[in-house]
Amino acid sequence: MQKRTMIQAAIALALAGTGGAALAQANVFKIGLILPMTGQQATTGRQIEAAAKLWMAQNGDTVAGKKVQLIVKDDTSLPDVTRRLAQELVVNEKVDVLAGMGITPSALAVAPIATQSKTPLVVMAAATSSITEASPFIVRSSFTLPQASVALADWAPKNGIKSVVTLVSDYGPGIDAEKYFKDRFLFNGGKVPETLRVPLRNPDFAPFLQKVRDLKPDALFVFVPSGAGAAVMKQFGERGMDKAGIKLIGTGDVTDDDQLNDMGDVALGVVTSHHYSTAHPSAANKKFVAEFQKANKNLRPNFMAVGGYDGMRVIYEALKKTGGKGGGEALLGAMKGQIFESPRGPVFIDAQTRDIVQNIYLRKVEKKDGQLWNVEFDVIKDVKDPGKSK
Ligand code: VNL
Repeated sequence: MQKRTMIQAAIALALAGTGGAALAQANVFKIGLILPMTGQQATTGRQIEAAAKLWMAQNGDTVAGKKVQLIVKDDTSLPDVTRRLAQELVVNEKVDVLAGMGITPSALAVAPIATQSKTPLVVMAAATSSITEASPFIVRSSFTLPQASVALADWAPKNGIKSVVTLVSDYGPGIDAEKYFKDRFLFNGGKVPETLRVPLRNPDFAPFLQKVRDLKPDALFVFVPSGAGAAVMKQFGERGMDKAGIKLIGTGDVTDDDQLNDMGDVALGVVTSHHYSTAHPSAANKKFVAEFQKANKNLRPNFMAVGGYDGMRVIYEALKKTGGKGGGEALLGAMKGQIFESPRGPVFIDAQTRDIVQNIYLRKVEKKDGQLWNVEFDVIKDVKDPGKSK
């Protein structure tokens, strides 16, 4: 009798050896987070990874009975690498969700993989309007450049700015920013004597700024990706553009909170439009900023961090809603239409476009307690991506 029990126990144990592994796999929910952790866009990777980890520290790693596993991969912001990593994550790791995407070319490279494998892809950074149209499995938690640019084109002519030269990084988001700023500014009676485009990789702003100085518009409108703003600001100051009476305006990417505090007084008074400022005065944001800084040696969370944090919320909520059963299509369905309060303000994921609808704020750089902040002074509520009305 005792012997039989022991054999039964041994068999049970052996079965558990195989079945247990499958069970453990079934009880894990994998998020493949692909980010630029090194190279030119490394600050974006660092911000989003920190935010995703903060979300998990605050909300636990067990959701609807599943153990959430975050797998972070560095694509060095090269789209061929992003594509290869996404393939490996889907085929070998069998991730439930893909996420991250520091720049537009990375998101576009992964879109076909999301479609073919029916894996939801949560775009947390990249911001060209058309990205969500590249796959029905893409959901975006960042923003779009048309969304951010139009507000500034309405603000500028009402504030003494009649002529603007645009200067943008020469790829998707820059071209969106240029087009949507320019069209709206012209519609509002403004003049755009020149549109300038600077390469994404290793840009030298000097010759472009010299040209702007010669053209002497009322303002220079700038879009450069997160991480590149400090270089623009420095050269703008060195060339005495501000002293020559040319104002700097742009989307909030140029006064990126990751770098703003080190930009110096040349940044004072710069007006930008964007969806997030570290200085956003809500209780939810104050809590977010305090806990982010505590966990990251006082690093300020920027708009990339908020895209990552909210992207994690969208994934967690979808997992909850589907009761842990998973399946790409069910998860995607549960991501659509989510409404919540982000540190940036109220947002929702438009079920039709899978893009985020959010407030766009006008902000001015001010010094408070010896530090530089993007201080919000106006808001346009519930802005949909204007790029989707084509
Ligand atoms: C993009 C757009 C990247 C805005 C950014 O920073 C940014 C993009 C890395 O779509 O590539 O601030």
